[in-house]
Order: sequence, then C-alpha cells, then structure tokens
Amino acid sequence: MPITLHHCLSARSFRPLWALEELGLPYALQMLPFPPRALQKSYLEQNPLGTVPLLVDGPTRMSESAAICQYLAARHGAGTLDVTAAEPDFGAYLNLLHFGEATLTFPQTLVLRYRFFEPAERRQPQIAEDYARWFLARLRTLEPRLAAQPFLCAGRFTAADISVGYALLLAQHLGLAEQFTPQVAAYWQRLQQRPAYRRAQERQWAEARAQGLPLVAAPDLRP
Ligand SMILES: N[C@@H](CCC(=O)N[C@@H](CS)C(=O)NCC(=O)O)C(=O)O
Repeated sequence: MPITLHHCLSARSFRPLWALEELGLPYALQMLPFPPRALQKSYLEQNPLGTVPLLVDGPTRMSESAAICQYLAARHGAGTLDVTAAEPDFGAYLNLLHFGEATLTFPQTLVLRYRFFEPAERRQPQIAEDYARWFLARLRTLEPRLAAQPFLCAGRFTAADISVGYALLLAQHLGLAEQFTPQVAAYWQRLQQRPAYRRAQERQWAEARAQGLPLVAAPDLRP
C-alpha cells in the first residue's frame, strides 16, 4: 500500500506533500474540498478532527503537519531531510520544525479567519492586524540565522525548512510577503526554486483538476 496523503490546495498538508516530493517517495494524493468537515463530511470517518493533513502509512495515521514531516524524514529519509540526535543542530532542528507551525502559522490562521473567512459582521480587523504584526515580529527573528546560512540549520535543507517554508507560502497568500525582511525574502525565493517544491505545486493542481475539485487554494477562499 502506498502512503496516502489527504490534502486541500495549499493548506498545511502542503508540508507533507513537499516532504514526499523531496524524498522521492511514491504516494497517493487524495484531494479534498476546503473545509472538508463541511464539504466532504464522509472525511470525518477518516479524521474526526476534519482537518488536513491526514497521512496514512500502513497502520500509521497522523494529522499534524510538522510531525508528519519529522516522521517521513526519520522513517523514509535515509539520512536526508532529517537531523539525527547525534548532530550538534538536533535541538535547533526540532525547535525550528515546530516553530514553523506553533509560532509562525498559528497567528496567521487568526488573520485568515478574522480578515477573510468570517462573514462581514463577525470580522475583527484589529485582531487580524495584531496577529499579522505578531507573525512578522516572530519571523524577523530568523533574519540573523538566514544571513549566516542558506537554510535554517545543520548546514543543509531539512524538514525544518519545509515547516517554516509553508508558513511563508501562507503569508504570501495573506498578502504579508511584501513585509518580509531581506534575508527572509531571499530565503523564500530559494525555497520556491527547489525542484521538489515545484513538483509539489504541480502535483496538487494537477490532482485537483483530475479529481474535479475547485481550483482555488484554501487560503484564497472567501466564503
Ligand atoms: N496543527 C495542525 C493544524 C491542521 C489544520 O488546522 N489544518 C487546516 C488547514 S490549513 C484545516 O484542515 N482546517 C479545516 C477545519 O478546521 O475545519 C497541522 O499542523 O497540521
């Protein structure tokens, strides 16, 4: 059985999709309309949270995007994407991997919700503005690190770059990328030039088309 990834266009499930492409693993990509909990209720039988990603690898079922990248790198990476416990940057690697979701993506979901997703009468411009600033302030802390090296840690591209890279992709959808500091902006350009990033983008759009889904990235939906 190949690995199956349940995915919505440019949602957090893009992280494991990108990791699968970096690793060159065979996988099935099951596309879902966004949000699946409302538009494909049968998905709740697969993942009671109703969220993407869901990765199924034999008996393993996972629903946290950063953890899935860590899992794929450790189990299927054969020394690429992962940083081992014996390496000096192991702690930095884990910290950045989780920083990408817990610190950089979380505030953006408040921007997305309170600036774009909620009906007009429930929008909260001040909350959206505050958390956009919150995100950009925390993102700036990467500036010195990226001035010293092309990728975040361990002297090479790792799953931590995928985790943070998705936060940058989301920021682009939210119109925040123009406020990236110079090193972060250059890093984001580098990430987008990776062949595996491009393949992941091509695959998600091709599968959405083939599976008959609306061709709109989840963060661009305006319900
Ligand atoms: N912390 C989880 C968050 C998963 C999550 O909330 N995914 C969003 C898409 S980016 C989702 O499926 N939202 C639909 C919903 O909440 O119903 C992760 O990193 O994977």
